[in-house]
Amino acid sequence: MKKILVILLALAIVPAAFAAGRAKSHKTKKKMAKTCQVVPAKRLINRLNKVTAAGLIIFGHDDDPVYGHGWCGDKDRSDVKSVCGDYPGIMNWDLGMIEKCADKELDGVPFDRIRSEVVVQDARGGINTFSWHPRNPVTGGDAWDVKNDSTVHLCITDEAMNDTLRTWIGRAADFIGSLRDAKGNRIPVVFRPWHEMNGSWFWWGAKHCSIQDYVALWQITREVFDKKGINNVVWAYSPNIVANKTEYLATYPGDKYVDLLGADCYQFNDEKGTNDYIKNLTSSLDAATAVAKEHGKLVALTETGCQTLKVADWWMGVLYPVMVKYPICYVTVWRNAHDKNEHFFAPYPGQASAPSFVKFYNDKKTVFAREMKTIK
Ligand code: BMA
Repeated sequence: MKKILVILLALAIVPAAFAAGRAKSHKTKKKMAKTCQVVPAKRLINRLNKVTAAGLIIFGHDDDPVYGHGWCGDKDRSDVKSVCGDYPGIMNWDLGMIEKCADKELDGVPFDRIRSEVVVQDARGGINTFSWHPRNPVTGGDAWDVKNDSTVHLCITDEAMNDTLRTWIGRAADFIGSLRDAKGNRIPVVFRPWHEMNGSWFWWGAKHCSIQDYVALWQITREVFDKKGINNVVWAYSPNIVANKTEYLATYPGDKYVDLLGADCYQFNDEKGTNDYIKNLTSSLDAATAVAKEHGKLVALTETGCQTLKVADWWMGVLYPVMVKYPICYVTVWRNAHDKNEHFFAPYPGQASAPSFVKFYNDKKTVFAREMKTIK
């Protein structure tokens, strides 16, 4: 209830902010209204701005309803829901293998199932985000194949490789463009390509790609999507841990390519890693939010987590006190693998951090699926 009041308050503030612009001609206002109506991406940007204005933070989980700790492919199931009674407000999906026209993404989830879950999540008022771990177009290996340091350079400069890159991006664009609700309207999503570029574990990472080539990669990506008229994408840029704004902006493609500034930051080494995590999360969110303010962008904690959640109070004791200091609109934790016992980032029933997670769920600042309906 409290949260609903905050949202109503924010909704009351937003029109007030627009009141200053009343002098605007009728024509301009009509055009603005039309734009909001027809461009799904703009609708999602407005919605995420409302979340920030209300001081709320949406909780997200990767691959949430398609598998979890010890189960796979069930219907209407989610580890998050099993623990707190509600689905996450955000679901992340990965497009890895779409570039190869595969039926399933890299972790085995059928793309058709992703499409239907995206529709269901949208219908329940939730939001969908996409990451992409595409294979290495030069070596034929996976996203983590960094044997060839010129992969990105070749994709930019070699005609045949450039064609392949554009074809692959085109397949990602076609899938995202094909996400439609029951009325046939495109479902807006956040897309976060070429992430964690300041690390060197992906073929587009820092040691394997010049800044110039990295920016060109973004420009080509936008060009392919834009040429296809894909209008349901909110574009997210998300480096891994940074120390400051300069590091954050080192590979920034530019304001016209990006809508949302993300940060990826994980806790390692269980309890022993808590201090480092807090330090890294703080410097990364300091940088991301400062840049977001200067550039007029949204900001989010696009990937985080503490694998295996042995720190029982992690949700309320570690993550929460840091995240609430920042105007982030969402926080997403990574997947609960069904086939790797130690690889999970959200609790499941009986897991040590489940009570802390329930407190996190009940907190007035966090938003899960049910409450998303109140944020239009
Ligand atoms: C990584 C791990 C991998 C997975 C990849 C893409 O962080 O979870 O097992 O294949 O993300 O989802």
